[in-house]
Amino acid sequence: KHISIIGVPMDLGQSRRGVDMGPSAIRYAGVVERLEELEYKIHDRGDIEIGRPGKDEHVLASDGNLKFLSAVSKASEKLASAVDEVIEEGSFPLVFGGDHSIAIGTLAGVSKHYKNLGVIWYDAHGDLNTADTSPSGNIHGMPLAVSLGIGHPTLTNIAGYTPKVKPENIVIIGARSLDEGERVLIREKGIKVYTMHEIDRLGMTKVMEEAIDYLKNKTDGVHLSLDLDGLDPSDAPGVGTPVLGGISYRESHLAMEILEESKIITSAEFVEVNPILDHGNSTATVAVALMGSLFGEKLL
Ligand code: DIR
Ligand code: MN
Ligand code: MN
Ligand code: MN
Repeated sequence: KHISIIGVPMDLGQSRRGVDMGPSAIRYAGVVERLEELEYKIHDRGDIEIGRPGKDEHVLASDGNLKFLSAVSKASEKLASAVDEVIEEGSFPLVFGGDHSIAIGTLAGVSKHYKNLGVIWYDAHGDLNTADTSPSGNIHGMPLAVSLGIGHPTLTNIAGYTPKVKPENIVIIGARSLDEGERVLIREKGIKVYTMHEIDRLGMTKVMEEAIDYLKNKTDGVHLSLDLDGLDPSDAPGVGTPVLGGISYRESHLAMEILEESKIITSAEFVEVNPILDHGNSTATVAVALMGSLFGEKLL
């Protein structure tokens, strides 16, 4: 049982500074000790180096709505290689953000090892924007679209292939803020989404059981991409784009425990922890507690 940690101190995919300190905050919250308790061998590979962008690098795409495209692409290539290496070594890749744009690199590294990679996208948002539909130009709102092969070719072709994931292998959980273009894409591609309405109505147990049933027979690996803003801001305040009415701390633990029992998760990332916006590192602490459940922590 080996886990390899990769930190990605990336904050250029969105507008709030400080999320680049997420990997440090998560380490400070005791992740290595916590997972070692569960008899895992932990290899912390340290952080991917993120280049600081040049002065005029704000907008580099020809269509002008992809902030820091070049810096995000370079980091994604590096992250993809690191994740690829970890899987080659037979270890479980556990990636710490950084903003959610890093999922472009994570999925690029993971997906080449699976014919039918499944993705669980635990998030208040769909992250299905493109330069054409994004209200912000922030790449952290685009990684799921990019992984479907939709978006700027520099991003969709990270690690030299596209797409990384098929629409029928994706489940979004916790959605409560979607842009118009994202709604169109979800309908057009038939992407499975459990919004807060379904979570309230069915309960988290049923949602997770359905999600696992949906993915289990058609995928050969499942990546968990967990944006801390999927949780309610009262439980995870240290995020750049909080949205009221989110998944609770308890429900999130339950979700991780059900995933652990299912044994379907083959890689994971925890993103958008911003210690500058946080209250006493509570969001990183929640992230580490959820990792505890995901990797099999039991009270008795
Ligand atoms: C918004 C916010 N949909 C955007 N996205 C966020 O900028 O594209 N994703 N915060 O996690
Ligand atoms: Mn490989
Ligand atoms: Mn996100
Ligand atoms: Mn989000």
